[in-house]
Parts: sequence; C-alpha cells; structure tokens
Amino acid sequence: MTNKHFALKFLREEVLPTAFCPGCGNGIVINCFLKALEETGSRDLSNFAFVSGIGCAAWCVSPYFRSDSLHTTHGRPIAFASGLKLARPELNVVVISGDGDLVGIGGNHLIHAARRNIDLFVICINNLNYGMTGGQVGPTTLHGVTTTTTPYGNPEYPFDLVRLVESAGANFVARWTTVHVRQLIRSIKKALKKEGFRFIEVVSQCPTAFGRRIGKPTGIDLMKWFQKQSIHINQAQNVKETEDKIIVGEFADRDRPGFISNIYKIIRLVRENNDKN
Ligand SMILES: Cc1ncc(C[n+]2csc(CCOP(=O)(O)OP(=O)(O)O)c2C)c(N)n1
Ligand code: SF4
Repeated sequence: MTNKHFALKFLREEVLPTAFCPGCGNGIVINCFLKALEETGSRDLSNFAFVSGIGCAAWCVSPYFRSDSLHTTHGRPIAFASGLKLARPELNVVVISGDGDLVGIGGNHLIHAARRNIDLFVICINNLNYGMTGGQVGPTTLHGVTTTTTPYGNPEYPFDLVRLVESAGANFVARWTTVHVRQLIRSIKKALKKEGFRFIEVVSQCPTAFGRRIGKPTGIDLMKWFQKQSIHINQAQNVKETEDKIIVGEFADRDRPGFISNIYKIIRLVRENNDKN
C-alpha cells in the first residue's frame, strides 16, 4: 500500500497537477493551509467555503480544493464572501487570492471588511506584481523595481498591507513569506480559531512574471532574497532603516466580537420586538 501525501484528501486529484509555473510560491501556501487544517483535526473541507477572485493566486482553491468554492470576478471575492458569510454564518468562509485582486482592484472591499471586523479569513498571496497578466506593476510592487509596465523602475511606493488592515480594525493580522512555513502554519491555525476579520499576507515568489525581470529568475532565487530581507517585527523595532526589509510576524491579535455576532444580536432584537407587537 502506498502512503498518500496528507494534502491529497483535501484536493481533487483528477485535476492535478496544478497549472502553476515551476517554482511558483502558490503551492507552498496551499500546502501550509492544508497542513494547518490537518493539524487542527480537519478530515475534509465540508464545513468550509472558499472564495477567490481572478489571478494565479485565485486558482489555489478553485478547482483544486475538494470543497465548495466561488471563483468570482476580479477584485470582488471579499464582497461575495461577505454575502455568503451573512447568509451561512455556520460555514468557515476563507478567501485566498492575490495582491492585485485583493488590494488593487479590490482594495476598498478589503479595508471596509477589516473595519467591520466581518468573520472572514483572508490569505493574500503577495507576489509583488500582477502575475497572471504578465508582470505589470501593482500596489504592492516595491519602489524602484522593474516590471513590464515600469521598465525604468517603479516610481510609486507600495502599501504596507499588514499596517493597513491592522489600522482598519481586523482582529488578527500577520505577514510571513514562503520561507517561513512553520510560522505561517502556526498563524493559520491561530486565525482559524478566531472570529472577526483575520488577514495573513504571504510574500510569495513569482519567478515567471516578476523574478526574471529583477535578476532573480527562479523560485529559489526569490526565496533566498525573502530570507535575506526578512526581519521579525520584534527585531525591527531596534533597526533604523527598514524600508527595504520585509517585516514579518503577527501584527494584531484582538478578540473584538465579529460583525456576524453583532449583526445577529440586532436581528434577534428586531425579531423579539416584532413578536411583541
Ligand atoms: C475587471 C478586470 N480587470 C482586469 C482583469 C485582468 N486581470 C486578470 S488577473 C489580473 C491580475 C491578478 O493579479 P494578482 O491578484 O496579484 O494575482 P497573481 O496573478 O499575481 O497571482 C488582472 C489585472 C480582469 N480579469 N478583470
Ligand atoms: S505567473 Fe507567477 S504567480 Fe502565476 S503561476 Fe507563474 S510563477 Fe506563479
């Protein structure tokens, strides 16, 4: 008898292998997410619903996860997920999508979902560019970096995603890279157990559309770069210049009631009031 990889029970074997390029970081994120589920005792995905937008990262869940999923329009997964969670509060609703999808075209949904503290778990795979469409500059692309649309270097500055989402009001916020698999699995396990808005940014490699334009043409080149540039939030406080660093760690861990319990409290009050009248 052959020993199957643990992740296969969560995946649709009939559509494997994935369509991702060799060296892409998306597989590492899928593996970490499924490992976290395995370690928290999940045997299948029946109490989950996954939502993604458009882009390579959005393909992580659909069609590969053996679960219900919505593969939605570009930028709108959080809007779809919010409606789904309101209608089916008993489901664990998880959004896995890219930085262009969640923070570029979908940026407004992201900050308002964090402000509402709505009970969604969002994993943003930040590969620092629009990968699927050929490597254009995006709102997370580093300053000065060469992309297909910034051949002389990016004149803009990137969002600091974790600070943005933390200050908007999310209950749980973390950033890791694809090099930090143990830490990422730990944060995913923590986020899965919490209510409210939970957000994990994973800085991930896109060798095909991004890496080869900055002299890092393989997944390993980019991962070595992430490792070199990463600094833990606790150490970053003692370092003067952190602009070119990837600050990793957990940035918020709060326990404010989530939007679902707040709104259902109001629904109950309205019903009680109606019954009286
Ligand atoms: C409304 C709309 N605008 C633009 C596009 C083209 N488009 C498809 S994927 C994509 C970028 C996705 O980037 P990201 O979310 O970072 O995912 P990645 O492919 O890098 O994983 C864009 C702009 C689209 N599909 N729909
Ligand atoms: S283009 Fe980039 S993000 Fe998309 S599959 Fe290839 S390596 Fe991954």
